[in-house]
Amino acid sequence: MLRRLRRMPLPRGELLLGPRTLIMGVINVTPDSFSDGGLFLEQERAVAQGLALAAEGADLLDVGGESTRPGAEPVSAQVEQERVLPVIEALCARAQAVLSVDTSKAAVARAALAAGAQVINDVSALRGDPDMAPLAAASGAGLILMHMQGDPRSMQADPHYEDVVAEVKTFLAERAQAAQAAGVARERIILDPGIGFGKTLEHNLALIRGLNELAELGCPLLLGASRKSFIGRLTGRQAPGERLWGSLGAHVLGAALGADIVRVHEAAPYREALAVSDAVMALEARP
Ligand code: HH2
Repeated sequence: MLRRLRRMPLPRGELLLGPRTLIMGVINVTPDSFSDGGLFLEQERAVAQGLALAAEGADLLDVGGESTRPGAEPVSAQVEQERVLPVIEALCARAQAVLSVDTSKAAVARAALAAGAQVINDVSALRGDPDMAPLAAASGAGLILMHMQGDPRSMQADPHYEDVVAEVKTFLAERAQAAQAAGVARERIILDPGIGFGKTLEHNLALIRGLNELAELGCPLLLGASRKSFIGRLTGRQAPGERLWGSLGAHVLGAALGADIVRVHEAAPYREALAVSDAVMALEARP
């Protein structure tokens, strides 16, 4: 599927979306993230990780201070801010990448935008905090709206859908409408099926396979499958840190099927793999 070129205006610049798949590097400033909890809780290590990801070719850096893994305990806005703000400030000054903040709390997002972030990654899709939609509208930030069934504490208990692709598509269309009704420009909205958020292995596979249907919504799509447990189930890799090869398979295919941005824990392997798959997908289809 050939992705058309579009410019997403941001508070200080723009994102160029199109045939080149963008890479969003993950920085978890948390003690308990599922694949790298505790590794980057120290600010200096988190900043070093962000600089390394940007140097390897990450276009965006997504900084989060609260884990959303299944069963994770929520943290306060103050703790989240103490974790992410110094990292965002340092990376804005030093990294050649657009900073994004992974939060569902408006207070955290507001402080992160003031510190230099330009994108809000809200896994609750504006359902977590009533102040988030007006903030997103007034700030001119990019806004990622993700699908989740349930909440992180309970979402993997018994996920159920009649038709997962159709239901996720309806949900994302409705959340994009809600964002626009609150004043968020459509051109700043990115949609995400939320791989692993209230989904079984089969649901995750169906959603990757169905990305071209989600692309019909007309917004750029983000795919975040990196190191998630369904990759471990398919490859036999227990340790999340050993799931790179399987994750590459998911994202290369996802990009070919319509994902504009991949949210991943490494950058260099994706830059090279996507350089090849993007070049193939940029060819005119044979008549
Ligand atoms: N996945 C995670 C966190 N945030 N945001 C979006 N938009 N899409 C995703 O798929 C997504 C996300 C989970 O991954 P990670 O950040 O590595 O783990 P944790 O939530 O445990 O910190």
